[in-house]
Amino acid sequence: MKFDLVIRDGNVVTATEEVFCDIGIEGGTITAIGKKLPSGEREIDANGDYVFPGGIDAHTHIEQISSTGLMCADDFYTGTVSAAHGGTTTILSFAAQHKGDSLRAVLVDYHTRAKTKAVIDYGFHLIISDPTETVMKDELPELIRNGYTSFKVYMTYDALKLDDYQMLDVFALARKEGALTMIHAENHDLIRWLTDRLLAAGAVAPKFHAVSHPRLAESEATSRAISLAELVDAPCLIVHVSSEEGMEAIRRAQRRGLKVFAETCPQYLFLTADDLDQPDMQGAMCCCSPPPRDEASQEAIWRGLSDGTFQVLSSDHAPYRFDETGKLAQGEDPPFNKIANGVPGLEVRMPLLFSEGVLKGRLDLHRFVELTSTRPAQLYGMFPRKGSISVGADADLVIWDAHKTVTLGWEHLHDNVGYTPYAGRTIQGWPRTVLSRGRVVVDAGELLVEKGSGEFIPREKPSAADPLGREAAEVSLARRFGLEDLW
Ligand code: DUC
Ligand code: ZN
Ligand code: ZN
Repeated sequence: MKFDLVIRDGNVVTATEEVFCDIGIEGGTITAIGKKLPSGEREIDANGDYVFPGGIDAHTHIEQISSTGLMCADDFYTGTVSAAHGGTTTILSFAAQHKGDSLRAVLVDYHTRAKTKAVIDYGFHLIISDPTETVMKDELPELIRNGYTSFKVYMTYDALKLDDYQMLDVFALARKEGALTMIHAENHDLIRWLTDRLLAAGAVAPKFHAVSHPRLAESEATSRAISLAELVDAPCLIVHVSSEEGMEAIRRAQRRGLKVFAETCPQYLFLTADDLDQPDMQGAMCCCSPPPRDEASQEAIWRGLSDGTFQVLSSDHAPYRFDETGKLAQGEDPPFNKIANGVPGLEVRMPLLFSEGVLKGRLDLHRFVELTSTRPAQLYGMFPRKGSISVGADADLVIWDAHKTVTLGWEHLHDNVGYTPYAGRTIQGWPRTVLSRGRVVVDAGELLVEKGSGEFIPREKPSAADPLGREAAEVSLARRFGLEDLW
């Protein structure tokens, strides 16, 4: 028996182990792990470099139409090429329902977009913005059973937000069907009220975006979302947490044993609200929601990454160019509330976390792997096929050059955005060779696979979405009163 490929002499790091060994691959799958494996048709000498499970970026917006009708700058080709160059081998992107849309039709669209373009594997979270009876009773239950086992809901944005009643409906359905609900937690009316006052005072520059989205908007909505989920005993995951206040609401729930999971993103570790204060509208490039905060918040988020409050580090790559197709679609000098929200970051997600997290002693290597690959795979129903280096897993691997230094600049990246908010920052560590299902996707900065060679990954129901069996006391009371099936 000969392996198709052997990765030789790697310092193989998973979420729990670090072993110097070889990895044997057949038909895109890892079939052996050990020292001195027999030779393969092809061999790659890792030469003592780290070998990590391929990164999983569980929060990306690719070829997505926003709620204001704007198309993202990255399609499934540029988005996945960029992801692969940064060590990511699977992305989860959003299939966004807008009001009136059928979820099934939305998925057909997004599959058509991805199928002929993606170079790495991908899956979809649904965005539920219109939970009609058809959606809730017919479409969503079937789609969850067909492998779309997570969806995002918004508590803000005019065209996307659900009210608390609708959120309860969604949580109850997620509980029943075993899906995980992701929540964009910001208080809509608080933001709207502040925005109206800022605009009336003539405070329209991009920097006022950060004023209009205070931490209280995040912490209040986070607590409220958790309360709604707790009532019906539904696990939930709060996405893109930006502040210590938001994090505290999550920690309180986690300490009480609730199944509340959390994600943060590079923009909350490396940017502050001051980055929105730049001449010539350039602060628009860093406008995202929630907005970046301050240095104390960055440190708090780092602590949350190391102490386990966060399970997932995603990019929330939301690519809008600094021109009339993106950030400036509503004019050359739009007020802050008319600037498309989002920052790019899927290619730099792992390198930034490695350099500033691992090499600066804030995170150990296992936590790095957990946050960038293993926990997202587990939480979103892809483990152990993805997110692990084990026999039977897909051979999605990154050989990591821990010594390479890179000064970030968009010219060296592969997305279609035209800028990076991290330009000028020098970091250490970059992927050397990236494999997806045993195929060398990127080697020494060169793309080696065909457009459309990525595959859709249907997902299992994650056990993280299993309810605890701890509904609110009043729900148990109702059951005692004979109402067994309240929803
Ligand atoms: N906020 C979101 O909710 N989605 C995309 C980007 C952003 O800033
Ligand atoms: Zn969001
Ligand atoms: Zn997002």
